[in-house]
Amino acid sequence: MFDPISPHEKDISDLFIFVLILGGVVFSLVSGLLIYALITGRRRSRQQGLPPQVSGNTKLEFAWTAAPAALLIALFIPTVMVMNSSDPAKPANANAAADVVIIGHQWWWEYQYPKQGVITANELHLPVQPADNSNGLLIHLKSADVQHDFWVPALSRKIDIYPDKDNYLYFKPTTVTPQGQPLVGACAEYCGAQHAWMRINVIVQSQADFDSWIASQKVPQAKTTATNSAQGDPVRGEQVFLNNTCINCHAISGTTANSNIAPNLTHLGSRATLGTGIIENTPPNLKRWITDPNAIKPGLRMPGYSLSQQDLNDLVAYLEEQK
Ligand code: HEC
Ligand SMILES: [Cu+2]
Repeated sequence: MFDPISPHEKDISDLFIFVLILGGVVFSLVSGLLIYALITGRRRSRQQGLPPQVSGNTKLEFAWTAAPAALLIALFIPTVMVMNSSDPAKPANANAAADVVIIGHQWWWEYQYPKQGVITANELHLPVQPADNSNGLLIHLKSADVQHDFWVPALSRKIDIYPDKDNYLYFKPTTVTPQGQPLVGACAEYCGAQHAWMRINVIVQSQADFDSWIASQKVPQAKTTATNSAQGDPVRGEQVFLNNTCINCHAISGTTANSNIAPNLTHLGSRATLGTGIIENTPPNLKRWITDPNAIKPGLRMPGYSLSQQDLNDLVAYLEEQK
């Protein structure tokens, strides 16, 4: 949050630094006076006994009521201003106007782009926003199960996500993230066993890069081409996928698999990591994931599969080909 990439977060960050400095001044003053009193008072009390006892000193009483009140006002006014500037009012038709729908699941994130008809998981792609007065991208947040909290410190305020309530927020990233270095965040509301591994990865792209990412996500799926069987045969792999219970939970567009209770696997091959970032997305890791996901992310809601070596090779070849 000390390195904000949006005007909304910049306001929050500036306020935080202001409060930190103000708090630092008060802390230094109080602890400085305390230490001074301890040292000089101890010396004096050895010579003169207790100091004169006063109570009901109107000037003192007034001073230590007025000073904190003034401090609180100095904190309150900028806080209210930043609450407004960092979280602009939403339009009445926020549901229809939303650019991205974010759905929290135990323990992964679903990202829908309703305007473009794209659904993905675990990597949030956003187009960079112009540094003008616009509010940015309207985000609709909800939960599929328990309460979560979406927080990417460089991007925006924290926002709770509820199963029975819709929340809205504007994201306005004005800087592109470097290749391979997404903005990171995490679920900030304890939501069960893998709460700590409910990571958020945000990739901010130039409008052109974002458009071509959207275009690639919209093409149903790369045409599977049979390769030599040692590397796995994606055509057979698709059948392995469709013939197993994977389709009870996962969707891959262009196939009959359309369940959305687990991450959408269309274009899984284009994602850098698996399980919100717990391991890199490589063929050996994907094999480990399918065989025993619980060993990687204990408690997660996916069973392990003991497939034959050939089935596993083919399945992984198929999934990794979906770029
Ligand atoms: C009972 C539902 C269920 C079944 C059946 C299931 N999965 Fe999953 N799968 C999940 C859930 C839930 C996650 C998300 C786990 C997490 O990150 O917390 C997941 C995650 C994944 C991921 C990682 C996705 C990502 O973006 O990180 C892959 C790959 C995957 N599953 C493949 C498969 C394959 C292949 C099969 C069949 C052989 C299968 N799954 C069967 C529920 C299921
Ligand atoms: Cu969570």
